[in-house]
Amino acid sequence: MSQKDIEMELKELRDKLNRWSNEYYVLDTPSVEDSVYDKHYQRLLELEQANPDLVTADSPSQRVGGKVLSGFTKVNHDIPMLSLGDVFSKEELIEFLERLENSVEQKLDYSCELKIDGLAISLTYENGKFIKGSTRGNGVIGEDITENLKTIKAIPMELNEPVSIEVRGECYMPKKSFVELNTKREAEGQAVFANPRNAAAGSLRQLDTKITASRNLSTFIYYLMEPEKLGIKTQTEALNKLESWGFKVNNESKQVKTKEEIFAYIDEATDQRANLPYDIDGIVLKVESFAVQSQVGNTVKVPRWAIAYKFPPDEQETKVLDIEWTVGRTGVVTPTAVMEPVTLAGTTVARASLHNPDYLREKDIRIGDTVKLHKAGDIIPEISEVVLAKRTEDSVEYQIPTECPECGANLVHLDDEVALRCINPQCPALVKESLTHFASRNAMDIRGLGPRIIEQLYNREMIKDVAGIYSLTFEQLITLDKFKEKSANNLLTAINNSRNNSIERLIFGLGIRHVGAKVARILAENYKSMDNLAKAKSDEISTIDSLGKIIGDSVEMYFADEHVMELLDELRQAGVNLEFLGKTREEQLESSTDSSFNGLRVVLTGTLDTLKRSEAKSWLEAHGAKVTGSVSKKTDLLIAGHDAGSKLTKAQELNVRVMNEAEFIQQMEEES
Ligand code: 3BA
Repeated sequence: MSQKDIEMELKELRDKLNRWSNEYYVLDTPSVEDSVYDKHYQRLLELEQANPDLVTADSPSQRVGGKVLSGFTKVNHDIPMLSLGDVFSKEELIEFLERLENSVEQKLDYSCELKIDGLAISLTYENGKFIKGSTRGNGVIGEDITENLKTIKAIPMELNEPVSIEVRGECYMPKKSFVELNTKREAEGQAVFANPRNAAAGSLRQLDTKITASRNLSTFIYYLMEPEKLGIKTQTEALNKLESWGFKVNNESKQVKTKEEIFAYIDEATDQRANLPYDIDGIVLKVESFAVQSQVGNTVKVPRWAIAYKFPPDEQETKVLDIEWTVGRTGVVTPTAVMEPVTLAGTTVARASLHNPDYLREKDIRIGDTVKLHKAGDIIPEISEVVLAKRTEDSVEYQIPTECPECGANLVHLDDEVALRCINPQCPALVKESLTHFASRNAMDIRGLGPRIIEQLYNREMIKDVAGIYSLTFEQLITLDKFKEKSANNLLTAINNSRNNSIERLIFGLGIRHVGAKVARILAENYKSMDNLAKAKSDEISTIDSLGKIIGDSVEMYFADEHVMELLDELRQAGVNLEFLGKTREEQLESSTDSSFNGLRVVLTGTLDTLKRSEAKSWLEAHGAKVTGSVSKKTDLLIAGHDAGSKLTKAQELNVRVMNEAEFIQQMEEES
């Protein structure tokens, strides 16, 4: 191939990959399968490795991070990044607007936007190319985080037009990624983030940009500097322009003219808050006209033409009744506060994780204390503080246990971990958790073998390790609580089917430290059999793309244990497949969801009679649908209960397919 041909192929690959990535991360409308993307990406890497001088700044290969920075340099914001004034009620909001409209002696149009709870960032482009990105800092001086921002796929490296502009917006972590990140950190004994905003902040300010790349951050851009230079006259026009250049712009913003419309927007946002995939802490109102914005100007710190309406904090006081300690699969012992039940953001809450002993000590939470409870990132119940004024005289500091609540072994801190661990491999809690993990959906997927059944099987000494699952008999199962002939047979069938799983499920199911489902698949694809994997040395494993020394060491150490080798032999004798069967996890997932809802974007609205909304939502998600909060032109289906309001009207306007509850239930029954 000539140099020219290579250059051309590379350009084509970059253009394609960037377009697909933009569809996925910016527009939320993927057009190709992951596998297609991966194939093209591999080809790009191959060509770039052979021709390093042909790697360009806008190549998707430059998004993976890898630069390790020595610090962050300061950046001056030539035009300061202001903050937003805020109000906490509709009355205060009206006061603000009336004062504003009086000062210009006219009624004004506004742009209503959701107030994303993230971090303000500033992005600079020269001739359409991304050259610099920074944090807000104190508004005048921020920090250069260009290398970190390059790893965020929602930020375009090259715009659709060669403009030289500076834009500002919010960088955030989606709720789902936040929950996943914290779950992983808690299991690994690391400190958890209090909310998605802190998680985003912690992820952005990483000197190792690979960490930023792994955190799944996104952005919404809402501000274009010096719009008059481009002849842009209103905020809505600016948002449209930003979108057309390739930025991710939040599409819930709305142009309004009256107080009623503003209130309706606030009510809708309050209503939909819990359903949005990202955290918001209020709404932002901005004067539409840039001419009027300039006319009223700014105070020292805040614009006079914009205001944030902040949601009232949803916080409740309740009493701590107990602090429970549970042992997880990896041996981490986690404290949970058990409280008198209260209602928060629509659900009853009685428990909140206290994460680790440090956290508990720092907040000095004691049994009997009155505490303030809220939902972090709108989802996870969390104690914000102890109400010291209500602490009783006889209150005593809570004593952190030194022994495992399940087996009595001494608890330890490994390395510098904040977590307490039980390291007794025979600890019943640990064994039961590993059994549950082994049977779980992404591992061996043995339906019907959940924690409650495992508890009974273990307590009655019917199983002591995962190999034991395969010698369970019908006679044993039928003795379990609520087990009848049918349930016993179903479970036996599920166990039997799991013998034929490809080994990535087994590798994940064994619960090797640092080996999640994704890593398990990579190991399976590379080693093809358990025997090969068991012989692999850390040095070799570490060289595999996207694996490293930590994983390599952990795998080598795991298989060095003779008990593990005995376990593998038992599994082999039980007829469990120990080979890679060539099906990737994606393929398995795809073939397991042939539902007619697979891949659809669905919105639920109105009152459902038979189903709970949360049940409908989980069923839809389990069948491959994406359930979103609001109707847009991207929505595929609206499921409308009775008294459906504006969403139904909007769906009809946009020609979106609508289903009523009866039709939906019928479809569910057909597919279940
Ligand atoms: N719009 C935050 N500031 C915002 C441009 C102004 C502004 C925000 C906003 C000042 C959001 C203060 C930090 C800052 C850029 C300064 C929004 C949001 N508009 N939608 C009016 O969603 N959090 N924050 N950001 N310049």
